[in-house]
Amino acid sequence: MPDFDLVIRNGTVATATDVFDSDVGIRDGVIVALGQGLGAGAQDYDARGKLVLPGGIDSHTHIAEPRTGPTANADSFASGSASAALGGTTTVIGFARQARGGSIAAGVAEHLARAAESRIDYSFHMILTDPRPDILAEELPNLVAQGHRSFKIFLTYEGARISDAEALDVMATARRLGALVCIHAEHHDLIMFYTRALLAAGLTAPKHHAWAKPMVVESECVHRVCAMAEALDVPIQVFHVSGAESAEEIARAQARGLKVWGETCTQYLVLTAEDLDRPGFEGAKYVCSPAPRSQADQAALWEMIRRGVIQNVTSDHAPTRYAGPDGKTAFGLDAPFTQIPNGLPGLAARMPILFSEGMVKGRIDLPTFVSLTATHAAKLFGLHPRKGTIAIGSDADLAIWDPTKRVTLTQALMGDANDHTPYEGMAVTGWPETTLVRGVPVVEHGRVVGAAGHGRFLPRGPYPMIAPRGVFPGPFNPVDGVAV
Ligand code: DUC
Ligand code: ZN
Ligand code: ZN
Repeated sequence: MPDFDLVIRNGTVATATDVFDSDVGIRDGVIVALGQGLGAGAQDYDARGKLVLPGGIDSHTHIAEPRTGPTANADSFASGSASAALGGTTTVIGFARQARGGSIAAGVAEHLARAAESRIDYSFHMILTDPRPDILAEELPNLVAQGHRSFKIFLTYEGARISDAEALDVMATARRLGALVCIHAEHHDLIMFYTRALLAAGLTAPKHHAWAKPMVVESECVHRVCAMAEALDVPIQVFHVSGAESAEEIARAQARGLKVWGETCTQYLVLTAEDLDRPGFEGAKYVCSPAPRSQADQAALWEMIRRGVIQNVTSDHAPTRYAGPDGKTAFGLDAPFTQIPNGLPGLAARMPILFSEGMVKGRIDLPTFVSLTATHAAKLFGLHPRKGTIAIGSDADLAIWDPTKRVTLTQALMGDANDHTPYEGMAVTGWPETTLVRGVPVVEHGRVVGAAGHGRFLPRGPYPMIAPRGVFPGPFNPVDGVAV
């Protein structure tokens, strides 16, 4: 009788704190032993010369989210999760959405049904588009009790955005319930002002999308949400920090002691606004919000990562095909930028790009890579230590990584249902050859072998990292209505 179902032998294990040579013994989908020369396994995997890393956690992914049309999200959970696993990711956090005027429960039930075909594990942030008093008082407590412990609010985008007053109500409710508010921070009215002026001036090309939302649009809003979080003593996660000034706002908030965390995304580390100016209509492939910025902003983000101000890197995977009636070109090859759907695909590319641009180029070390791609997200979203690390008792979610393999990124390698990748032709060093979710191979030697439906929903209970500090800027706690 073998001691283990599977032993990964002879690899170099890396966590967010340590790098060491060790076998990994797996039983019933869980890591049960670490050490050299482990006993027999029903199966062995020889990882000599390879890194054995915690499977990635991509905590910001738009998979199979319905839109009002005519454009569509290209991925199902079957294709999106295949793509994630090809890039070494074993857990995704996606978005369930409340329809305006609709209930939260309906949005969650519909998204759980879509996610049932996921090959990897998943959890959701709840997008709140209509935080009415009855929703806050009745539905949100139920939602949190069911393990949905993070909300996303948008301060821009027609159809999704809420007012500052509503954002304060959501923050106060999250504080009471022990949930984390994640924020899309851009100044809506300013974007609209720019947009009207650009259209009136006939400046409508894809590159003008970036002109409509310069950094001040983002940095002002990041400053504002940090102030709101400070006043209500509410921890927040600022999504997709795209460059220097907004990262500096996060740094200033952290220096004041606030629980404000910043996320950036692959695209802000390797793309710039110049990509929106590619010949023809190709720039449409790079339309996302916030817009990609400059090389100086990329350098600033790497520096903020080095300083620990930015602690996780996600894909913000939001795939729209380029061609076809539901694609980025749905309104024609001369459509104004306002009609190009926002978002880039990036599930499979995230970890290889970060490994290559970060680790291989010497900007970060291996534990920092692990933290940025898995461990911090696991901690911040209440999945640790089950996910995001290699430890006794953790799920055997592993990426077995060839650190020297050189790969040129192509759409075919991404394995999603999109028809292009914004990273086409980019050369990377380092590639995940095998990805395991709870001990079961989902990708083996670069081929998707995991069944649709292997993934499980991850409910998230209370956890201390997002507890409020109990510190207010004045003598009054406005959330509970009491003096402090
Ligand atoms: N920005 C978002 O906030 N969400 C999806 C796509 C995008 O570009
Ligand atoms: Zn967003
Ligand atoms: Zn997003």
